[in-house]
Amino acid sequence: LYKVNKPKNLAFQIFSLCVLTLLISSHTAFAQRIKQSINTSWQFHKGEDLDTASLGYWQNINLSHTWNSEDVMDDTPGYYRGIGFYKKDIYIADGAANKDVYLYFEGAGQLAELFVNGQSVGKHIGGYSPFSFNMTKVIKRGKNTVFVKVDNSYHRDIAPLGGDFSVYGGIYRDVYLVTLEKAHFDMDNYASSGIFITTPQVSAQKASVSVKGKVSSFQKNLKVKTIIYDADGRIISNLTSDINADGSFSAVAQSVTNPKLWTPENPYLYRVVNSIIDIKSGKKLDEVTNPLGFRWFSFDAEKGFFLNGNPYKIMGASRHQDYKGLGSALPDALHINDVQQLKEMGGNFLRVSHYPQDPAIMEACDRLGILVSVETPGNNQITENEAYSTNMLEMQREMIRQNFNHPSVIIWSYMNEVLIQPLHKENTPEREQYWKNLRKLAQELEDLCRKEDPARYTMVAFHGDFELYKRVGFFDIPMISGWNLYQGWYVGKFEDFETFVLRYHREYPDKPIIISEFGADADYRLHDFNPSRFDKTQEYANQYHEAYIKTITKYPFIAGGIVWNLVEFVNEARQDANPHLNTKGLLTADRKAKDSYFIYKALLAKEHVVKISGSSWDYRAQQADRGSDIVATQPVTIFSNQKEVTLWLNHQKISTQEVVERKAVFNVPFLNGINNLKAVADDGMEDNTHVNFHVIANNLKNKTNQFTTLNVSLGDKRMFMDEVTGESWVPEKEYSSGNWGYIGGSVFKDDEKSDRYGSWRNVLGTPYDAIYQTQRIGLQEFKADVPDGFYEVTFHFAELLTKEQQQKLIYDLAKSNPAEKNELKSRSFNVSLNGINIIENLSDENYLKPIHAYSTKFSISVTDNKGISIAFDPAIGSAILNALQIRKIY
Ligand code: GCB
Ligand code: CA
Repeated sequence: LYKVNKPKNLAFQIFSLCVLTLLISSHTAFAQRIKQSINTSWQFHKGEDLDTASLGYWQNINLSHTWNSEDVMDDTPGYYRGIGFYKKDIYIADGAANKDVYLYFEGAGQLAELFVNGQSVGKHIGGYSPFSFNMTKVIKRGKNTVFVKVDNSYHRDIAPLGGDFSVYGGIYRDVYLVTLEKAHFDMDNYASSGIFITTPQVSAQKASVSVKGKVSSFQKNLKVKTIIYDADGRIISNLTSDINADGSFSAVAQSVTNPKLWTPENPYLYRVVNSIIDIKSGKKLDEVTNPLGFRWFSFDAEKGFFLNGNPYKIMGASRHQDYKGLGSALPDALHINDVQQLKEMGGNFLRVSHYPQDPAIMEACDRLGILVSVETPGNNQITENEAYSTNMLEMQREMIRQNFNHPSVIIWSYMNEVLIQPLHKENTPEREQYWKNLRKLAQELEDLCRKEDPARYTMVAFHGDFELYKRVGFFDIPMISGWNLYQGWYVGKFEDFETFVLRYHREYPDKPIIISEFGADADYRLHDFNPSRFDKTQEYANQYHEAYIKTITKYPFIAGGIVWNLVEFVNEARQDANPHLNTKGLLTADRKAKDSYFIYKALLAKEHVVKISGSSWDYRAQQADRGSDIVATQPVTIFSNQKEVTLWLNHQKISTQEVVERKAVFNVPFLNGINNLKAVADDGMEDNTHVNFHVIANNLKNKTNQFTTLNVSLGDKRMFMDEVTGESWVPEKEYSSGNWGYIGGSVFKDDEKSDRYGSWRNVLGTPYDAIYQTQRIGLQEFKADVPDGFYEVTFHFAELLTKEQQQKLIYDLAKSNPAEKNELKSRSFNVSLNGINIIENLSDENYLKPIHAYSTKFSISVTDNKGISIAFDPAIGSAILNALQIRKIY
């Protein structure tokens, strides 16, 4: 039977295949646009020299590509802001004859000029918006050479003029070749879809949909078909419209009954498919699909935000577009992952800042139910001229038209902290005029938004200088005041945040408010259970977020809180514990979740949450508890939205605790080695983690907990985990007999008056800035009463500079005559190890250079119970030590 049937089957298969092929080809023969990515096999040259024939001129790359992925992170100050060239051969098939051909760029930083076969085709200004060029007139069948000149140098007429991020250069997003029939939807409207969808009427019972657009050429026999599909593919509206003489058309679906509403919980999406049909032949000439969501929203200055008639607290984050090692050149999947992570956290809002981002971001927000505000890059200041204003307005228009159909978008924004870096001297007529010019441009941007899109709100993000914005008269302009507030971080205390927003609300009771930014830097490797401002520990950031959450959730008039930032991002000029990074992210630059992420998850996520804090703090060290040599107790926080949590350590129950304000804190007696933690909530949900703990005995000669290693950061009170080596570092302590520690000296401070932690400077030549940035000054000795054996001792030094010294250094470097240079030298010292002079005259004459890491190791035989004793003997000034490692070899 089988044998008989087989040939029949095969014949049938071949037959169906033919039918299928026919069907496909009959479609493709006439139809529609072909949008094809052309990201692979480009050639790139960094620099503006045009000696293209020279050896090694071109480098093979694929898009997306930025020329700044490495130089924003290296030790050399600055990054390349200049010109780069891209080149690619593209092949135009015979089938493309008599078609229109466009090149569509999702973005290039930040000026781009396209040349095709040697002819200039167009220029685009601005690094963050898609743009497209019509190449029809300059291409030929067969091989064509595309050449793109890209420029990310500073231009005073192009935003951003400044800001806490890097202005990446290159074609860092996808590029597409678009081939179209002569009759197609408008391709010349700011690289938008050429179709604009609104819902003039929308309620849970009934909605209408208006579709407007333009067709490239008017012909009597052409009509536009508008079909609206629901998420199951059912047609809910099917309209045919005429095309007007100017190419425009409009269609209105009058009554969509019981529309499924788009909400963050259920982001129900419809699809609007527009096509151009030749009614004589029945051919479909073009087709464009747009998303559609039914929702309505409003902001109330007293009651906050409403979605579909329900009060709704906006809670979410901002996001920059870069990723560790990649700069801004991310594959779509990494963009989408970020939105996914925000969603999993329970966030319902994304501030796409400080510029429009990859289309994949906006699509993901539509799909996942994330409300969005998106803004143009008008950061910090403006240039007072026509060109700057024109460019700003053009960017705003592009942004609105390109993102018009995303149901996720509810706010158009422009200008971030634009009064923070004013031009001209204070109290001069020029400064007054500057405020006027600024206000005028803001008003123009506002008017443009309202005209382009009356259905959305507008927002400007202000920084904490209330008086200034008031004086300049900014609160009258946008519909929503966004406040970027950092009380308890850059300024003041946590409590000042509440005071500030209450004052604003008292003085401007009619103007809705969103906390458009708040956040604190945290190096995810640093920990301290008694954190302080600027120590960059996760624990301080956790306190900060908990304090802000309290106020934001307390007052309905605060429409929402938007964390700065979802992710860590690159600002090349930043220093601190993670040089070149702004570490306010809830996720690291490579998207590891910090504890603060779970604070939000426990607050916002609908699903059950139980999460052990410090989940990526896999390697820990701590001095044993007083009176013990084998147990070290640490508080462990469990974030949860359940009623109570039970914690188990190595299968032994520690206790059960009530969850208060979404957390329960347990004292955990850690032992040496792997510690198993299991947290179980009352609903049975659990979280597990393994902590590799190093308990340092108080009696270093203890036989059960034998000495292995000791890694100490001097001048430090924090713990540091090195996830690369698995080493854990402990803070310094004073020596006591049988134990280890320093004798004498004081903690480095770069400014006696400030509460800054250690030095904020990028310590060159090391990834362990946090360790080098703290220091003990003037110590006489460091002792460790280790048992006899053979040891390795590693010293870490870096000359840190006080504020005063830094100013002097800049001043000295400016002097050309070396004789005139003030001696920076403040110290020279010797070091001996168990009586042997190992380091002589350590000073800036040899290895001790300002803010350079210097590390050196020695081995030593410890006998006769003498332990390790390191003596510091200053000749000039005082001795210093930044960190020390002792390792027992045998
Ligand atoms: C701000 C800025 C943002 C910065 C942030 C910070 O207010 O709007 O661009 O990155 O502060 O972390 O300092
Ligand atoms: Ca240190």
